[in-house]
Amino acid sequence: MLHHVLLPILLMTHRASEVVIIQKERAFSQVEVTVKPGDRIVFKNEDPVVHNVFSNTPGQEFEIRRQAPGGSSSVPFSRPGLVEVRCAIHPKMKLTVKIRE
Ligand SMILES: [Cu+2]
Repeated sequence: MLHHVLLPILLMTHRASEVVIIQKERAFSQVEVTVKPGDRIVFKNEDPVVHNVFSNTPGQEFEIRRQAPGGSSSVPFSRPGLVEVRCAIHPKMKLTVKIRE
């Protein structure tokens, strides 16, 4: 009987994945990325400068804050929809995260 409870949990765990977005030369490695609800984006700073990646999209607000060169931060995305990601230090850096249904 136990597997009736565990199987859905295992399937959910299995389906979630991580997508890596790199900050390099003051730009995101992609302008748009599509993920599933529950996926995480790992933001990696491969620049020699500090970044501060954030989003003000309602329901999906976050702010990594001061991310030093070589730093890496994992952010979960849960709600289907579009999330606009920016860098507070470099206004030209833009990433659209599409969380599909
Ligand atoms: Cu930046």
